[in-house]
Amino acid sequence: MIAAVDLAEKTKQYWQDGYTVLPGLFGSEEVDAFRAECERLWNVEGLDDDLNLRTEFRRGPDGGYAFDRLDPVLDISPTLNGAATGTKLMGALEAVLGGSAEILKCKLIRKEPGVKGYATHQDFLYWKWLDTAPDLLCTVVINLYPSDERSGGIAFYRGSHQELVPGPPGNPEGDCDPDRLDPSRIHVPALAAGDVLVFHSLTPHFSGPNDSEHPRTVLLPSYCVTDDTKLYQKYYQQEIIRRCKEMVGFERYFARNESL
Ligand SMILES: O=C(O)CCC(=O)C(=O)O
Repeated sequence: MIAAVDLAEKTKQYWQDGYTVLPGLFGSEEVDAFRAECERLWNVEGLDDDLNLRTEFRRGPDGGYAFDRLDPVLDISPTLNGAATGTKLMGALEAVLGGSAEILKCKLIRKEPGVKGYATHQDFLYWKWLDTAPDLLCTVVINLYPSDERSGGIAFYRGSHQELVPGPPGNPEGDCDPDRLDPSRIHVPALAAGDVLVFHSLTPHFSGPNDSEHPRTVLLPSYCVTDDTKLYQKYYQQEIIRRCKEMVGFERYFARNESL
């Protein structure tokens, strides 16, 4: 458990840098249970079906599709639900955010060796429709294996969480243009298994490929300071409709269909 004095220091750092690390929030027994749960989830039948709306894919080392994330995941995993909504994490978050939070969404990302990373973005861009102040929204990285730059750990632009940064000239409404950000602010915190990182909804972040031998696995719950206990349901109601309308994740199905 993090000492109160430490939590005050971490809170200061969160607001100053746009993120902070809560080292060892989860102990080794808890981490073992989370890892075993990920293993179970990764082998559930039908999870890698082309039309499974909760799974997403990225390009793997051979150019093929690599199963990379489960989103949503809490409804099929009481263990991970406990990690994301248990009193230990929720208590620490209340201190850091300065108010009681509710879960907004949660995904599990397992980046296998060789699998590519994520382009620079700010989570808040995807949450504008919630009509909530960015300071009330954050994402948490629950880290299940040692993670650093080599294993495709998440990189953050330190102290760059003041506003939404426009996209590149051809797409100003899109994900923020890294050319508008100061590269000297980039930092990839090295995390141990069980460490928890909290970042502000406006903190620009990205990640590289996993060049290590182990799967870089993180549970990524997002939260909002609110008294709306139905926020999670509201979010996924909207998100699932969006995926269908924009046909997110259907590429593999169409490619296979095409080749029949
Ligand atoms: O897991 C990663 O490497 C980055 C994930 C991320 O930034 C996201 O899902 O928003």
